[in-house]
Amino acid sequence: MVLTGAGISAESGVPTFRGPGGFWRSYSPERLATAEAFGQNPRLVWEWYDWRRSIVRKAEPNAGHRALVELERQKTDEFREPSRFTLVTQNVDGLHDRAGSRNVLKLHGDIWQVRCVGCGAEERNEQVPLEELPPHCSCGALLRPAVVWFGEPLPAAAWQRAVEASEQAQLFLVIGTSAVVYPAAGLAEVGREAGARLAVVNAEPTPLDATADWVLRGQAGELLPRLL
Ligand code: BJW
Ligand code: ZN
Repeated sequence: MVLTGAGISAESGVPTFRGPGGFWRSYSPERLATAEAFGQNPRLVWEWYDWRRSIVRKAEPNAGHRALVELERQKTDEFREPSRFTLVTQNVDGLHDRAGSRNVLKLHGDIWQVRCVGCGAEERNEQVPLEELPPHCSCGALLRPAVVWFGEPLPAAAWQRAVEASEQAQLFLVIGTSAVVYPAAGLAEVGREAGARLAVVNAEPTPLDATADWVLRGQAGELLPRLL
């Protein structure tokens, strides 16, 4: 079981949320990634996403993403069952898919999907930069990014599969996440309580370090190929 966060994409040039250089303009993610912020200033929130979409568009998967593709391949060969390896990401950038990972469970949505706040229609939108800020649906209502903001539930099916994989895991790798956002960070605790060994691969300390079996401090793009 592998849980990734923004840190795994940092070496691809995608900004993280917290820590040095993590804030966009002077806004913390807790102030931007909410339905309230969107309700008050949809243009500001869309400017943040438009900026991030332009970065993600140009970004390429890095050695960390590629090491997880290789790990999936090895574990699938070893057990002859794809379900024995699960990759769960909090990232919305799609870089795991682009690297070649097969079964990526996206807990916080996808930056290229948009959803109408009026009629609920969801569609793919890859326009960079967006022509209209904020963009509107053909029904006239506002479109929002189809991502999970604070106070919103995670996609039920992906969450259920992530919990099951955590409960069954022998080894739980947590990579490139500050592990402060729940319920995603809680998966590592679910895994540990069910008997998994826990390894944290992160540039900075995290709250999970205290209970981890291994803490590997450094860049994921360097450490993961070596770990493999
Ligand atoms: C490297 C590196 C390199 C850098 N190599 N490492 C109080 C206590 C507990 C929980 C709560 C609470 N009050 C409220 C809550 C709940 C809340 C929450 O967790 N809040 C806390 C912040 C306090 N959670 C929610 O609201 C969630 N929903 C929920 O609980 O719903 C309940 C519900 C049920 C039923 C009905 C209704 C509701 C939803 C959380 C959604 C989070 N959304 C965001 C935005 C997603 C869309 C987008 O991308 O725009 O998700 S916020 C942002 O944080 C994003 C990320 O996925 C998430 C996690 O961030 P991540 O990935 O960990 O990044 P960073 O920047 O924090 O860390 C990067 C790390 O990498 C750093 O440590 C670096 O050192 C490291 N690093 N380079 C290795 N090269
Ligand atoms: Zn609509």
